[in-house]
Amino acid sequence: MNPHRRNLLLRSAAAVAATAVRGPAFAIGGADATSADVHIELSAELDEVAIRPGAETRVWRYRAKLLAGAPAALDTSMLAPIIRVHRGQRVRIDLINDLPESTIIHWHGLHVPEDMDGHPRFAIAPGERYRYAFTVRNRAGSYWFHPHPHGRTGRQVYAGLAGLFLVSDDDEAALALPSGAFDMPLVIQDRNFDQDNQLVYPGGALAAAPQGGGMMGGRMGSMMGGMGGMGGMGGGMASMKGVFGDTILVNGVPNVLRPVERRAYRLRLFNACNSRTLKLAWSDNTALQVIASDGGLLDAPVRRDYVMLAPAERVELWVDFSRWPAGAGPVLESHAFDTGMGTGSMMRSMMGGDNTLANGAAFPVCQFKVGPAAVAGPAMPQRLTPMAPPQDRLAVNAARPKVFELTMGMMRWGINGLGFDMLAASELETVKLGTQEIWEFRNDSGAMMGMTMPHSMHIHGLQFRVIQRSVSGSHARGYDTVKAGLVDGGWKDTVLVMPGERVRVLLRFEDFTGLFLYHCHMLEHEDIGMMRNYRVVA
Ligand SMILES: [Cu+2]
Repeated sequence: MNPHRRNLLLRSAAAVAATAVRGPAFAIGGADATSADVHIELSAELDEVAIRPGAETRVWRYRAKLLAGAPAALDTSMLAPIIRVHRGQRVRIDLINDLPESTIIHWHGLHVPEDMDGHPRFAIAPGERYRYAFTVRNRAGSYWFHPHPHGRTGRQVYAGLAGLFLVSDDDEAALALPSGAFDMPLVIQDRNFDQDNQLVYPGGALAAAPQGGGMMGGRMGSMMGGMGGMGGMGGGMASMKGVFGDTILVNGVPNVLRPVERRAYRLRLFNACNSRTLKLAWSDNTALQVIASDGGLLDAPVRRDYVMLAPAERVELWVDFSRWPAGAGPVLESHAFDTGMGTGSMMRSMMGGDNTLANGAAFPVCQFKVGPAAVAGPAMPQRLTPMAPPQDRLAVNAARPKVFELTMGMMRWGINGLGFDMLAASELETVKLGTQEIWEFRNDSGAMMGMTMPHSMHIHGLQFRVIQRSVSGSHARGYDTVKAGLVDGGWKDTVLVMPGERVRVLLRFEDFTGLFLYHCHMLEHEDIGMMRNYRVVA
């Protein structure tokens, strides 16, 4: 079918008054419309949900509908839809934009062609559709999806747009890990609410129904204002530091008390906060058994007293709740750590003064309540999935890693002094298909303005390995508050880069040429331009 005709058909199928239909009709030429294993429609739309006692909260959310495939492929019991697929499956997902502004979806962590990756150049206007069609090539793991329009990602995620994309495969199945109700995703987010239970975000009300002058014409829940237009000191500060909420939500719910049976669970932890880094630990200092990172299962479980989780990172834990007595209530907490901002500086008071729960502060995340009787469950496997060590000597630039300085200038974050440019990739940012490269992220800047902070560097389109970390002496003490919680042994798509730290990662560019993003996943940093393209050439 020619692309023009297909688009006409898609448009006539849309209930909305689409002004155009976008999306890669070209990409499904080979995988014909009838051949997808899973077909899901995701409508990004306005809604109101009960989050706190009292008034409902206006949110933006993905409403998901399974159009084809096994019922287990879609779970809509949470605010965020959960898509469950098996490696090798062909998925088709239709995004319908029923928001009052442009949007696009990025499949975080998935290895997909450039036009399936949700680059902001593919953002669709209100009323439009985008069809995703790709084969799931990733290993089993806890991936997720969220909006990625340029300059609006922080706001859209904050409003509630996110979902999980959980991949299974045969290697994972052979391990017989806890499944069903014992395989528990926990999506951690922080939000600020006003007295009417509405979300507060710099620049004004988020989720008001379009009325009068559109969404910006709604109630002003502004704490600082100006961020939308990037004007004004307040908006600039919000963009510089990120947005931190004082209410912690787990799967969209505050103050969770989660009943569990006295047996083994697989907990999938997602840091879906806009900018907050977490330092996760059990309240009674029980060690964490980590079995997976961003890109799936580790070689073998590793033990940590706490685990650092930067924005967009994931870990999976093996938790045996039978270690606690019946009726006990272990609490998953985030512990205090040093963000490198220093204390008492004017910058710190300016940047921390507007919220009660600063980045690096301690708080409870989720309380569990252990059931009465021990229940038989599986024992933790000693080996998970075999993983070859990173072959960094095979990198084409093994002798001279590419350097990416995380920089700040003119109240904007950047990378090597550059902001985002929609279609540009420099020579440094051009890589050859089929090669491996070493990239080094350096978080040395910002000190001039007292603006040192952790960043969370995400690379689209692939999974990488962390091969080396070093930290400058002046930041060693702060680093001591996080270093025992890093989990670098597995596949990663996002990596915490602490103040004064240099992190080397090994990337392999496979299968797809094209233009992909890399950026800080503190979404306010990303939106202000701490994002660049890299281009894979044949
Ligand atoms: Cu950042």
